[in-house]
Amino acid sequence: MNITMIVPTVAIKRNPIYRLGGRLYGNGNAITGPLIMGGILKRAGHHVEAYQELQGAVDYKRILKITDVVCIYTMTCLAPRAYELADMFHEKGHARVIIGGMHATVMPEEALRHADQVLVGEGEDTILDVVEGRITDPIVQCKPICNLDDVPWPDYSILKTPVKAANIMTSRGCPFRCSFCTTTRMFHPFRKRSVDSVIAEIKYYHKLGFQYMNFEDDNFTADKERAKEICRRIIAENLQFKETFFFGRTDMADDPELLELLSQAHLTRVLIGIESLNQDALDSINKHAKVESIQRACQACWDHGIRVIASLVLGLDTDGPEDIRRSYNFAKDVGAYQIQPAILTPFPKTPVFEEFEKEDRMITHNWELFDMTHVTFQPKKMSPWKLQEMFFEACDNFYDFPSAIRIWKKFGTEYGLRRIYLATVTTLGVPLGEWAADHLPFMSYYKLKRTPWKYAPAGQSEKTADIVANNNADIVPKNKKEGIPAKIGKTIAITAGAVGAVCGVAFALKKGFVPQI
Ligand code: B12
Ligand code: SF4
Repeated sequence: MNITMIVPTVAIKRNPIYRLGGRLYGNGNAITGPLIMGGILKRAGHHVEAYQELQGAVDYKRILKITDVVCIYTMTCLAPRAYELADMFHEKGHARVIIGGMHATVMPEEALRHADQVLVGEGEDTILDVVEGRITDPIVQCKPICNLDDVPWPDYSILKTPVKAANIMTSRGCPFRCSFCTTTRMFHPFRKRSVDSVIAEIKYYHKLGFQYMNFEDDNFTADKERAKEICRRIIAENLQFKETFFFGRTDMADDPELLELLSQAHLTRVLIGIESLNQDALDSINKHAKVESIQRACQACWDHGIRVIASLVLGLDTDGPEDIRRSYNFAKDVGAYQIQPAILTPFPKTPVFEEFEKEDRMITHNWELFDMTHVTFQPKKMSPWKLQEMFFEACDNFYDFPSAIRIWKKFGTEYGLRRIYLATVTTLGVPLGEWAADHLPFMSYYKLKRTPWKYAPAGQSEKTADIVANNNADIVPKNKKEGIPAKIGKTIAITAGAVGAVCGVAFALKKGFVPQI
């Protein structure tokens, strides 16, 4: 059979300009589930092709003609596109449609409206029987894999869209249970692979010629001794990549030996979930972290030459605009290399979602907006639009030119240049986003700006978020008070410089001057 695996993406990210920007931002990598399952199907004798819409255009004319079974992956924000593709295959092709992944796992009935079969959970043990017709239930409940060492490695030979970095999962799940987290609910219980099996997979990626690798475990340092052992083996067997990314936690800083090994094994880019600097906020999401440990962790990473991506959750009930400002300023002060301001997103079936539904706080169920960059609920301490603005503000203020120079001095020209690119993009993007909110009725921002705020001070509940924000002028920072004409003027003024900077970085990348991250 001809089988096509698709990881969809939203319309804006299928745009070639967006893809180019993405390449300048970092290395394209692949989600591993579809590549693992595609490999299983290929070894069973089927012809398999896998596509990630995020990384390259897909020739659907051809694919529609040849495909007998299409397997479509879903995250929540990708579900509408997944359904659109499923409907297209039903209407214009002859393929059987199977849908799986994070979103289909929590919303199988919804996915089944567009698919012939839906797989709930981890699909490795089931996919072949489903594709070959031995399992015919419309909704198939898959059992979690017991021994992760038995799972075959992702098969990159089936991937037809570009990829620069190999992804490796050395564990599934996480021992913690933050209330907004979806992965711990999808991958449960927490399971680990043996160090030998991890090292063997790393060797395989070296053989394939990858220069970059990411540990995509939800929490690579959850078991510190195991993380150390993996690093020791990487160092001893000379298996370092140019750079390896991983997800860590602040408690890494309590172990200097671990930090030293991470640095020597070239695990020099880490995403740390700082979430908030408000201890009440950390406690409210069961983060099991102390504010002081966040500070220590960032300093320790800086000292060991490990670049931190500071992940912040914006919009927790305990946090107002000032708390968010404190968090992003903190990230800048401790020298974080990047910021990932994630707007609190109540993914379906998480405790946060159930709670907000009960309290009638959800303002949209358009899944496309559930990507952690759009406000989808009524925050308590600010209007929905104010929270969206805080997202823009965090990006704009964090990626400024002085901090890019500091990064340049510490981590060298390559990363300094990349930060200048990010500063340019955010300086341009923020006024554009705000302009869209004022002028483009078809944009989600436009609608959001006019969404009344349920928690507005007494007497204002019928007014729009704009009016509330204006009445709360004291919480609007000075640089945000400029009018729309000034913002447009600023945008035009910096465009010329921006185009020059982007072209400069693109040129440097092409010449191999800037390493891919
Ligand atoms: C690697 C990764 C990425 C990579 C690659 C993804 C890509 N190319 O599209 C990058 C960095 C590009 C990325 C981007 C994004 N990501 Co991401 N990503 C991950 C991460 C860390 C690992 C994925 C992975 O490899 N998992 C391990 C494998 C084993 O699991 P799996 O792929 O899900 O596959 C299993 C099952 O899902 C199932 N299955 C999978 N596919 C299919 C298909 C069929 C047909 C069937 C039957 C079964 C099935 O069986 C598989 C094997 O067990 C996950 C976290 C996680 N732990 O999953 C977040 C995660 C999936 N990402 C997330 C998000 C929000 C995003 C972004 C929207 C972020 C943003 N604002 O831009 C974007 C969207 C990208 C896009 N395509 O448009 C969220 C999704 C939350 C949700 N419930 O929707 C996650 C869960 C992280 C989180 N914060 O909680 N991501
Ligand atoms: S620490 Fe990270 S992966 Fe673990 S439960 Fe919390 S958010 Fe999820």
